[in-house]
Amino acid sequence: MNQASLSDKIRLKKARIGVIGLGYVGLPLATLLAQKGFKVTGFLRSQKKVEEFASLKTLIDTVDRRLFKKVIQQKKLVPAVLSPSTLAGQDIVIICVPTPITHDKKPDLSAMKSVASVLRRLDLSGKLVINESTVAPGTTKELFGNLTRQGFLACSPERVDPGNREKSIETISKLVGGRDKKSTRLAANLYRQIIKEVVTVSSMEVAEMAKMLENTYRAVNIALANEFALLCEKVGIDILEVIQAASTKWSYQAHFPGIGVGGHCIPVDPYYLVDLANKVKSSMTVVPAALRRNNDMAHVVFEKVKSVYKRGMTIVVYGLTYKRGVDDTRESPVIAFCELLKSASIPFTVYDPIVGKDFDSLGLTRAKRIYADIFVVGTDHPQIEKDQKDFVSSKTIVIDGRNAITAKIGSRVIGVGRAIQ
Ligand code: SAJ
Repeated sequence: MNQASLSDKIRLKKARIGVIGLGYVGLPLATLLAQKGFKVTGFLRSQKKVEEFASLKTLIDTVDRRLFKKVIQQKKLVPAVLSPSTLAGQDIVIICVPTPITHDKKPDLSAMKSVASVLRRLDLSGKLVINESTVAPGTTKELFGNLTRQGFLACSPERVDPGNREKSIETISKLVGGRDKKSTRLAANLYRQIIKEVVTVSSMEVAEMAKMLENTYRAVNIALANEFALLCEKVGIDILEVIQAASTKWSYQAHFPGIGVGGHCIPVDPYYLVDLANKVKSSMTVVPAALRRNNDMAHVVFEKVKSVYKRGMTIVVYGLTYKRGVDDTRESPVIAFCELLKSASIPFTVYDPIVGKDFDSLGLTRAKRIYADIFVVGTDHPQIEKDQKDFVSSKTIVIDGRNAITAKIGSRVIGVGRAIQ
């Protein structure tokens, strides 16, 4: 198929679209494409996942469940196991697979490479392949450039914000960069069918690097807030009041200190950048230092607990997930914090109002609703104001790892960069 006919199919919403990976990025995208009138196939790794998906068992909180059910029931979005035969019928393929890091903080492109191995067995002439997964500049071309020589290739990094009801995939501006002008135009026209603001850039590498900058910017500024919080503790100044004051300046964007940085983006993406810098021998000092600072915050909160802990005291850790309001524990700093308690043989139990499954697999004990001697805020879930009443008595020492407690509770509140006596 040539560009003109693919362009017409996109304009008429007749293009058949395959979305590979139906996680927190792929699922809302596939649902929105189907809702807007495209015929979408969602590709999963196994038949078991296909059956789970078809039975609407999805747990992904970034998708509108009502819409999801509708497009499934109308068969506008159908699941299939990823294979050359099931993928062959698609005009457009959008890659939304995880790009995590290994235990030694190196990029893990295994999921991307397995997609490339499937695409390699297809004739991609005239087809458009778009990579949404977060990778270092040059990766999209390296993995898919040769495979798509007779077709079109673009990169449009995902910008989904899990747990944020205000920003839906439809309202978050979308960057698009193609290998060539035709690829950019086709990809941009596709997204313009479903997303309000689409911004084109001159290449895939610019799009890849912009995503790296967005998330590394956030990691570095969180690290700055953490560093200021530690200094504020030493000089007796309340970091939250300082941040609030600084926020009156137009060019300052507030970031907040805490027990650490978790999730599948902010503590992960910058390591792809560090890896690239090492490969091309480009000096990088700020980013690695910021990542170390953020990773050290779990230990900072652990030291606060140790400073008040006496053998026999009961400890309840509130919140296990990487951020408020989500049920995701990936790279959660609270898990790192719990590991520190375990290694110091300090007994504790954990309460999280959202997480159901991870406790056993993480070797953690769910807390009973009892007054604790020490109550540690690991995640500032929206329910915390109500929930803390079950654990905090007038004698409880509160170690507030998220500076979530705004008024005095218990005997005292020790935060990160602040304290409420
Ligand atoms: N965190 C802080 N201090 C802050 C902000 C966050 O310690 O000031 C911690 C959070 O508790 C969490 C981690 O950092 O553990 C990540 O928080 P996040 O709000 O950045 O959450 P994410 O990972 O869901 O970030 C997403 C990202 N979206 C994409 O990568 C597409 C990120 O780029 C967005 O900037 C972010 O949402 C957002 O702005 O809400």
